[in-house]
Amino acid sequence: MSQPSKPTTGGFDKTPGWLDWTASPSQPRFQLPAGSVDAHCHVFGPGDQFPYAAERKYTPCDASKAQLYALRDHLGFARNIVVQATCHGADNRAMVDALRSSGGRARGVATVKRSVSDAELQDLHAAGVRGVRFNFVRRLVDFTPKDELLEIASRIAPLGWHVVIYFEAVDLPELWDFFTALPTTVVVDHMGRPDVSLPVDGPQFALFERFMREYPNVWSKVTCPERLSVSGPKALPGEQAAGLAPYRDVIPFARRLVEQFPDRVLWGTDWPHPNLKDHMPDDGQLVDFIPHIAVTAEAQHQLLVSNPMRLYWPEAL
Ligand code: 0GY
Repeated sequence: MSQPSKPTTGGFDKTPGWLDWTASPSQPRFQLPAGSVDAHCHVFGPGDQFPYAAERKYTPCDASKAQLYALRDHLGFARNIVVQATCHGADNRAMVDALRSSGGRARGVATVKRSVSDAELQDLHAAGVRGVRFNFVRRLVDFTPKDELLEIASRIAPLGWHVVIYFEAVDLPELWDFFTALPTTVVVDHMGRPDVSLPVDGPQFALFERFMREYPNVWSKVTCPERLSVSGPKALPGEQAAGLAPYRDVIPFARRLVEQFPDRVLWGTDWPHPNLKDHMPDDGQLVDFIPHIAVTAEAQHQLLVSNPMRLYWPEAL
């Protein structure tokens, strides 16, 4: 495989302290099931071709479609779901260009405004977009009013699209009524970002489990151990031999969701890993995390193949 080449910036100044994605990820030991989907990843620019949005809260290094697809092949994925990143605002051109260049092997999640026309929505659909993302993480976006989001949700519902929501666990109580009013399938990014230093049986994660239990239209990405972990990427001395994984503090949370909701979980790399402060993960090591959270071949197949195919390529089933 051709390794992804080194990141560029397209003439933009990166956010100070920005960590670039790993240019030479390891070969995972875990062999992905045939047809696996990386259901959460992004493209950034390149900035000289697809400039970053004026309203962005960070300026990344470039992460092109060619680099994303080289990573896909290196890790052994068959398909990608390219999620619009906030650094591109509601300008979906880089994401759409990636979909159109994928030979039908990528679908996408867009960011749109209330002003989007029906013709634009149809064009996005033709390119392979199957969802919109609503973001409630304050460091990433200025919030869009909820009435505007509900209007967007009602317009994309007839297309068979879903809504992806991104929020922090502490904000779930306040957002509950809005989320539970959404008329579509709802996909939560990164398990609703639990504080994994709290007990998995504690009230914070119990509320998230209740959200999924009571609302069968809610799915979750069991993604981003590298973002949620306090214990970090290294197994402590002696732990690796005992079979304990990097990011081990995230395992009980992700495994709990995979076991309780096996037909409503998705997995993705989150490449190119925006806004990480402490370390940049090795994407091969992230793939090796999967068997710690989906421990049977059946659970792995649901997580990596049948669930994402049902959501993004239903016509192929
Ligand atoms: C992620 C997480 C983050 C960023 C974005 O679109 C984005 O900018 O999603 C984050 O900083 O937590 O899913 O990539």
